[in-house]
Amino acid sequence: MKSNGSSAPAAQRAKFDLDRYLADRTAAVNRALDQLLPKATTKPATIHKAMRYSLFAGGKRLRPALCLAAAEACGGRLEPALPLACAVECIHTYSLIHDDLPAMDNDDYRRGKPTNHKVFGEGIAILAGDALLTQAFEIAAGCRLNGRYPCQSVLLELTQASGSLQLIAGQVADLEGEGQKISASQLKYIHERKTSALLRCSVRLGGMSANCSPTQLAALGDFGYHVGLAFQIIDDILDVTQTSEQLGKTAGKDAAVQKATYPAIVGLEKSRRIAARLTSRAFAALKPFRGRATALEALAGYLLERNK
Ligand code: GRG
Repeated sequence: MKSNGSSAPAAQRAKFDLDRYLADRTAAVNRALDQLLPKATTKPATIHKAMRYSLFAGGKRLRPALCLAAAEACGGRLEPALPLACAVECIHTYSLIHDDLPAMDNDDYRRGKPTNHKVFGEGIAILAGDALLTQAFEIAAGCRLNGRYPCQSVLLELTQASGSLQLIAGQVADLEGEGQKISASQLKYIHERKTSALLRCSVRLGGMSANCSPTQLAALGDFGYHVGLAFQIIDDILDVTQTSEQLGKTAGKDAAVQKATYPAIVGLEKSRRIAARLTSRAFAALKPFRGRATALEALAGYLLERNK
């Protein structure tokens, strides 16, 4: 990857133990989620089982990791960032459950397991998604931040990223675009909303939990936006190049339903170059952190190079 003067030296990045970082942060997030959600036996048990089934099905926890890494880059602690990281993961999981429904992408596998509706039926899967979305706001509403960003700012950030102008707008455009000829700019519109908005929100929430400066918040937003776009392009590339076993979800689905993707529009090689360029833009956005955002940089590098 092309280096630019604004990111931490490549040697410093290379020394960063990302596997260990991800394992530690994933464990912390899983513990927190377990405490924040109603137990599987809480009445009505079916819904709590269904919520937990998808939440603990083995997701990569990238959004929580980005949230926590952003907090660290701003000198923050894990404790206030953790509930926000969990709230984002609840929203992400809800969106996956709903996306997999027969009325949407109609998928049988997710996170290496049968999808929520395959196990619990469509009605409960819809409700599990609804409940996870609501759970996210309950968790976020309990945050106690005393600095520049009161709880109201946190809630606004989450609602905007997941509402009808962002996450849902992206899904609507995605649904309506199936089988249609879509331009690169329309595709970018979908990626910005369907994928980038929640990644951007994750890092901004991490910054807010650490009472970051307005300059840092803007930089984190810029970073999250570009990482989010790169992330979706890589996701589309993996859909073409990897197996279902490797991905833990049905591979080759995009072409099967004639979904517009970067690989379909510009080809695999150009898609890889675009994703690398977007990742360089993400690195450049971290300039205000003067080398203190090593975890964020390592995560952005990993997202570009991942194979699942
Ligand atoms: C239903 C409102 C609504 C939105 C659905 C999430 C989504 C929007 C669609 C799912 C399909 C898709 C390609 C989404 C883009 C985001 C994305 C690549 C999700 C997968 O994220 P990972 O790889 O998944 O982080 P894990 O399972 O590891 O958490």
